[in-house]
Amino acid sequence: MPVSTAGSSYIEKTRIQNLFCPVKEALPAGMVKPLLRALAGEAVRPAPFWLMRQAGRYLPEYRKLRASADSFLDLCFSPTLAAEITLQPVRRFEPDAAILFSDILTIPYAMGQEVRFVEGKGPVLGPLNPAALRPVGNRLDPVYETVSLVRASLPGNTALIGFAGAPWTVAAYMVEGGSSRDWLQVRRMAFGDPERFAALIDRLVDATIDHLAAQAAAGAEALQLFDSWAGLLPPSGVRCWCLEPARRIAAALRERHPSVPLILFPRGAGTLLTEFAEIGDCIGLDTSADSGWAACNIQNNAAVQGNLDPALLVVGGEAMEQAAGEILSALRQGPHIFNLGHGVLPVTPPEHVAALRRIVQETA
Ligand code: 1CP
Repeated sequence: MPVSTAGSSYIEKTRIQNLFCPVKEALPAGMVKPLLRALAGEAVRPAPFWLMRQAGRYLPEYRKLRASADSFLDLCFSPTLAAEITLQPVRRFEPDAAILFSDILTIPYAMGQEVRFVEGKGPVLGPLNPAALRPVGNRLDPVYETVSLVRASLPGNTALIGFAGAPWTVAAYMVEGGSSRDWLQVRRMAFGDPERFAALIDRLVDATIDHLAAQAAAGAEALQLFDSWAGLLPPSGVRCWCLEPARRIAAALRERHPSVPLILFPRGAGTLLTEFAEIGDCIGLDTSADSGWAACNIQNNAAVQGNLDPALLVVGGEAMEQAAGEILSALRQGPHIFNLGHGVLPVTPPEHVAALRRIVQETA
């Protein structure tokens, strides 16, 4: 057993003993992992590969563990189980990165807002009372324990990515109380009561900096900021509520962990991605972004990550192969990390992921 399970329950330990097993040998000393080379600006070929939501419901082994846990948040706060889930797709597909299994809503939870995940519905949050929000304290420590467990058991050429939700996207869930059809409440607050909204964003900026820095300290080698709902805002709103917070987060992290690169994923930001590329080491393209445009407008400033439509991964076969080939070819002159334009969908056949991994591996 390659990791310490100090602090875990006996039942969890015995369950985990059957689950942990390292996948590949370490890289020779001095060789930098392919994902980190791409994040440093190198046009690495074959392109490094990982997928957003690569752990999760499309994997039978995840569903099995999920069924044995009382709640989704229990999984997120159980270091041995969360580490195991992080490693599941690594064993199957040998991607170039593992992404920590956790959720962006652990921050509001740690700040004292009620957060539950309801089967078939997604996240449900209690009423937001900004005055009652408390400092995060040590409530996210189990997440950092997960990071160090994963780091200790990863194969040598696989990098570990930590993450957080961007303040705008996390605030959206906090204000709406969950997912929403029109996200009107959060926009109403941002446009109608900008001072009160700015105070919430400021608190989230500080908590996000601490959360990402602690993941880096525990062993995360790259960090991703998910701004899944940036596209709800007009350009001035994106600059105010997404770009400026990202700038503050990037500056603080550069000071605390200068060697840990930052990937920004402001979904739906369109041509404003060029402004995000001034801040981040890498820009995650969503499905709608044109890879040819990104080659001309982003790769000169930052690495690019993305952006196969997750529905093409569900379809598989020639349609997937052709679309993946077009993305690889458009971005091949500069630093590119192959990924989806959003997360893996629960209905995705795992064998399509294996096929996609092979396609990317074989495209030099
Ligand atoms: O088993 C289950 O029912 C829970 C499904 C699930 C999973 C597997 C949720 C609930 N979160 C996660 C893990 C998760 N979430 C990861 C793990 C690492 C990975 O494999 O990628 C990450 C990075 C996230 C990030 C996350 N959570 C985002 C940003 C990325 C995105 O998808 O846009 C968002 C918006 C969330 C909120 C959330 N958590 C879970 C759900 C179903 C949602 C989305 C709800 C919605 O659509 O509004």
